[in-house]
Amino acid sequence: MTGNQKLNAWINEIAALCAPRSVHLCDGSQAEYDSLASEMVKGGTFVKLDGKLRPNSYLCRSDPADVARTEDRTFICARSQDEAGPTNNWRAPAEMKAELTRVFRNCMQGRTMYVIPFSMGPIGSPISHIGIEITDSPYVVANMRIMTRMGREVLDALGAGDFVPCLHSVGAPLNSGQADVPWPCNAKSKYIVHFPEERSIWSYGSGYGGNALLGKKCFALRIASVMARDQGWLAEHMLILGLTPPSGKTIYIAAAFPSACGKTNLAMMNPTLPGWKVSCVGDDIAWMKFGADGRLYAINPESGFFGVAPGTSMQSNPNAVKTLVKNCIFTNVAMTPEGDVWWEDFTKAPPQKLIDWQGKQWEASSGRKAAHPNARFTAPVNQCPVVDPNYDNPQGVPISAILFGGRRPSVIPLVFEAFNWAHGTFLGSIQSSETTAAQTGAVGIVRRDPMAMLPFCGYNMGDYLAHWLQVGRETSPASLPKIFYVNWFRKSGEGKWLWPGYGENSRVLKWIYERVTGTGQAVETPIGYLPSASALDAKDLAVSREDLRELLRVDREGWLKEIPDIRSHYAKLGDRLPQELLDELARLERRLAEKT
Ligand code: GTP
Ligand code: SPV
Ligand code: MN
Repeated sequence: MTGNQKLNAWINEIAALCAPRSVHLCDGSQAEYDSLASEMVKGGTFVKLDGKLRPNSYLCRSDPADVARTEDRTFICARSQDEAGPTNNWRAPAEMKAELTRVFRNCMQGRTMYVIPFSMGPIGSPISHIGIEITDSPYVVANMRIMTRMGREVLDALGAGDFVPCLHSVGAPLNSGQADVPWPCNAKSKYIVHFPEERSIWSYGSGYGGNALLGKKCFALRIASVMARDQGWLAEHMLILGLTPPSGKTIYIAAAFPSACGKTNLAMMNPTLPGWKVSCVGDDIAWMKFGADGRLYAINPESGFFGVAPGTSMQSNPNAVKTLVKNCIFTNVAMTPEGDVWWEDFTKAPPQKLIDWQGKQWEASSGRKAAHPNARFTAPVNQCPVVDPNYDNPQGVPISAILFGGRRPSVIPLVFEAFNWAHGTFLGSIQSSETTAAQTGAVGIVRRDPMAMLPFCGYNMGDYLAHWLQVGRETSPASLPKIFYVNWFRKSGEGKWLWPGYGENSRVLKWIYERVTGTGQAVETPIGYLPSASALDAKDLAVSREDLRELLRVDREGWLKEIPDIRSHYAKLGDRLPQELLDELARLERRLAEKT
């Protein structure tokens, strides 16, 4: 047992409820990781990859019915439905607790119950918070060891203090003598449940990603967003990067794009602009608190990347590829006969004799994908060749710019800047993107996703937007980050990308740097400030003049057509939506209608 009374009581309570075969308190050591991994290899959950090609790394194939987050089974059980708001599934907390207590009874039978102490953020940082995950999945333990600071050190830091209890079960009890399967889960019943008032999480039936690694979306976003509201800070679905010009000072930028819309890629990109450097603090989540100087300081609460594998290559994201050389877990990727990994676009042509993500022989001619579109790698942040020197700094890094963005084939320009914080909050609130394979459901449908937080906000979205406006009033305007909107995903009429993206996005970052430091040229337009014709560095850029003009054009007609959609989006957010944002919308409409 531990030195924490609340924790001991909780462990006993959950052991009594879930009836595991044994209880294991995780110390976070390499020896513990290795022994869990070799047990999983024996049980068929893990395949050890070739020790020379991919040292200390494993491949894992999930059940085909458990490959992404399930938003329709994700619940925010706030005191009242109004507090959860119209964008969240809600159930009365007492009722849900009673239902879950039935569901969790004896659910760990025949399995080991692991207790994982973890810190979101550097241990001891004033921005960090501690959680304890109880799980019956050794896959979750192994992933949590990469994704979080985990183990004995965290228990020491916790002392008698408070923590967020995170309970997880794959929901697949074993009767005596019953053989296990490689990926236990519950095909019939899934629950990803949050109790924001008591700050606890109950997750059942899925072993995949954000459903099961509870430090990530469940704690660091849904529960933390509630803590942030109450305590005056921000918990956001944002990457954090450092940007350094050839001669000059590093600034830090945070960016919110929806799932599978380019955060990992931007966070560790190699700029094509000579002399410019990007360094990576985080690729998915940012916690930002005000420092004594009135600026927002961000930490990455995670210590690993749980990144989209397909599309990751030496061309698109060399620093990710270099991060993946060892000590990684690959989920739902394909395997080569030599015992290495592969996924779509990893190399130009697929290797011969691949085994696909479902463990079957694979031929390019089959028309099937070798890797699942939401296949993921789990990799330690400190293996990234461009990890920022301040990645582990308990004080965090000061944020100078915040970017919103998403996949929009038309209308939204490559980049523009908000007039001020409130206008930037408005832009975040109307953020939109085509859906991707990161969540179950149809792909390619445009949905409005405020601040990329639609699936991750732990309370009423109207209150969340009001909180953003409030944060903007907490400090002087000059201390606030400038807000920008970017769109790497414009397409031509023929469906080709208009913008090359990836490392070329550094041209956009350069303009943002110049705007932040006061030298960047911009023109005022109805939607915000756009780079003036010569302000975006297009030297040696393989984009035609016409395409560039299109990328930086204010499509008045297109924007005017957006207005009714924005209005109905706002109507769906309910009566807690701040009037200030409706006023911003009215002003946008008026500016668009004005003759120039
Ligand atoms: P989550 O981990 O789900 O939150 O995703 P993410 O936002 O980190 O997305 P990621 O960087 O993994 O990118 C997802 C997909 O977008 C990959 O297939 C990338 O190849 C693609 N992508 C990223 N950046 C760009 C870009 O600048 N242009 C284009 N066309 N595609 C991009
Ligand atoms: C996302 O979907 O935004 C992810 C992957 O980062 S998951 O951890 O599964 O939520
Ligand atoms: Mn994400």
